[in-house]
Amino acid sequence: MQEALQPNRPLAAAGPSGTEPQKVLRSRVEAHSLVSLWDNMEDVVSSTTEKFVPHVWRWDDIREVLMAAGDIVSLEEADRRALILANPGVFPKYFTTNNLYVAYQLVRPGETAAVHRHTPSASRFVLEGNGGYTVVEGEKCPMQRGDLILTPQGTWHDHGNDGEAPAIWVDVLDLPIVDHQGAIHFDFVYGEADHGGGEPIRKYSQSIRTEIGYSTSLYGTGGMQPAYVDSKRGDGIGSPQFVYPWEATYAALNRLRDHEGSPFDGIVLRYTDPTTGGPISPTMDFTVQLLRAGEATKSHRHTSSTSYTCIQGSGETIVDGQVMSWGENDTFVLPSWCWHSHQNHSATEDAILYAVSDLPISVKLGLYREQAEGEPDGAWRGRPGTYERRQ
Ligand code: 1HN
Repeated sequence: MQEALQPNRPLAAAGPSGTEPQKVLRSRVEAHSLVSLWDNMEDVVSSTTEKFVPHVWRWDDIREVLMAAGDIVSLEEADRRALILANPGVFPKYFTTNNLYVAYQLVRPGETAAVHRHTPSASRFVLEGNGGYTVVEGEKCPMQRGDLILTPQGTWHDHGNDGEAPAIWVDVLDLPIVDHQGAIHFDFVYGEADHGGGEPIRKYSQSIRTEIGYSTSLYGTGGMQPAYVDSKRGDGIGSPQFVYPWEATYAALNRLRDHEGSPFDGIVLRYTDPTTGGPISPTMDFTVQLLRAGEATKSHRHTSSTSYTCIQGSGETIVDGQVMSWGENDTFVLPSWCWHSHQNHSATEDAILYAVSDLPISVKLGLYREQAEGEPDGAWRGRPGTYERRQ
């Protein structure tokens, strides 16, 4: 009779039993900053990213501390006034998932935050305020609730608030992967020649060089792009469209609400780089999803980690059997490869989630795998319908 296949682990998982000569050998090995693979096979092939845990950060808690910081920490003292969502599994390391850094940032009325640029790519999703703005490569991008503003790798950016109310948004950056790559670089010295020309002088903020709405007028019409401009902005990495206004996002979700949608994510839309049709950043994928009243999705897992911010309504996400509930402006994270499904329990109200994941990293490296509820373990594979088909 044939032997049934055993669980998927190394054949010699337990390692050598530990004879006296083997113990002596181990100390000789370690004395030279060496580690024997035969004693540590299981550790070597298991994932250190497993330390990251699913977690919810509550809006009420964050807002209260952020507003207190507004009274205590000035933007002259702090380059940015932001609270990082530090994953409890790796605390005090300030990563939110293995590849994503997420923070909530406050700019009070009348304040400005100095210009800089850096190698990590950054994004802002606006939660509060009417007068907040970010200037990206000379384009002033007003920030209204639900707008997504990008500052791709190498783009100069500064913030301000012309309004009467605090401006608060969610920053998501690919800082951890840039850090792992030993490639974090910042540039704080920005210069511009004065109107008369001549030598550049150092500036705290950029002058405005385009009309408001420049990038959405150029790129915001699906299926069309300008044939008369160079779309390379900053380092030319990521989307040249710096603003994805909420009005367009919300209208698109509503247009599609009667479709069946994805069994795992409901009506889910990807923000795309208009010049490639792919994700708007080489490292991060941005989506927004509508879970209609009463909608409950199927469970799946995949090799990408995700940060979700609830923009409207409330619901629950079941993560590896545990219930995480979330409401408006809360952010929750799911580490890679954990089972998850979403539920909107309301009988009448929509729930909308804004999500950022590190999916493009997995796809580019050929590491993307996805498994749906009910599929056998051995069947995990790339799933058609992700953008990888088009690249
Ligand atoms: C950054 O540039 C901003 O410009 C916010 O608002 C948070 C965290 C780490 C590195 C750069 C911003 C940041 C950041």
